[in-house]
Amino acid sequence: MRIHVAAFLGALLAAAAFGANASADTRLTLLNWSDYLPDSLLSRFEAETGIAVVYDAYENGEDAETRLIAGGSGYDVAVVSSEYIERMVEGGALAEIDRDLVPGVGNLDAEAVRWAYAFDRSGDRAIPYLWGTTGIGYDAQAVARLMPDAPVDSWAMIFEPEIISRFADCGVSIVDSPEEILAAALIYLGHDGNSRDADEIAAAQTLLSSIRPYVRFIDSSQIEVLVNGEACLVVGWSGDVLAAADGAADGIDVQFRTPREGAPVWIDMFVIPVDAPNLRAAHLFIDFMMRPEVIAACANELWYAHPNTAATPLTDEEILNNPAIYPPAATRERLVALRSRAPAEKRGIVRRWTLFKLG
Ligand code: N2P
Repeated sequence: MRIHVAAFLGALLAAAAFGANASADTRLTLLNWSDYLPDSLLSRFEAETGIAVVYDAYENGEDAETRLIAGGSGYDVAVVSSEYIERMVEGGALAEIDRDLVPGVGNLDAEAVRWAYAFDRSGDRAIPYLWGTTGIGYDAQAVARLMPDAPVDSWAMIFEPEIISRFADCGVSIVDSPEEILAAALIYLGHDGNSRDADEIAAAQTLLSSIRPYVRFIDSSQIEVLVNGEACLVVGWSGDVLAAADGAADGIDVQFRTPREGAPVWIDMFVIPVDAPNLRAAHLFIDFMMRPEVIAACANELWYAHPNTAATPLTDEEILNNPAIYPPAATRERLVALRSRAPAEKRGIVRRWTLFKLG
């Protein structure tokens, strides 16, 4: 948990001035994926509003879901990925967001908003932040050395034992996200990534087990292992792999590919827990994040795509023109937006994943 000390002190002083209970009004507790919102923007929000932000970072979507569904989390705002949203809405975990208090939603691309509403059928409990895909990251030199004709734009890199095994020694890492990896395996087998068919799911799980011996890490972020050369082949999120490419030492050329068979695509969204202590701050914060210069700064720094039309002119060309961030139409057609699985089905998948992780 990170607290912005200067603003926090300011908030305490303000609280003292306004009376003993004011601190809840001058603090915003945010639950978000780790490394997923630049500090400079939090400081700016704090300076503008006098509201201190406590950023509680999570590494694992299942963990965040458990906390939010249980209630009493104390969070005012959370960033949740699309595949978790429907379950949370149905579970009654999310408050209605008052759009009159978030006029900045008008900056969002209408199509992205419709897409987001496919997860939040109520249409008023989730507001888009950033989006990306789940694909293949690799160190180009290492791959060229170990397998010059490697099919880097195919899930065969991961799901063909005779291919992935070639990279076992230089390190393979897979993102710790059971539904996304299951979807990738389903897609590679020619099935719908959202398949509910028990036989298809079982086949995908068997495929996964077959590659387990070659996987060294199963972790939430691929940035570190790519940057310091502990892995040369990963399944990861577009922006994290590109951030690694940006930060990698000389001699490590990190690339990202959205596999040609198709790949998961997701949109991360702002939500307000149903029992959020500070609704006013929550709305102010979400509206702040809709500002063109704010969301453009997020995309420029985090290498993920934003769906904010007004922010496009402020977004670096390097981001807008990168097909790994904003995929071309032909790639988009093959992307699969994952839907929430029913709680019981999800539990089964997570149980199986836990065994997979243990190896
Ligand atoms: C944070 C990336 C989170 C994206 N590093 C998950 N959908």
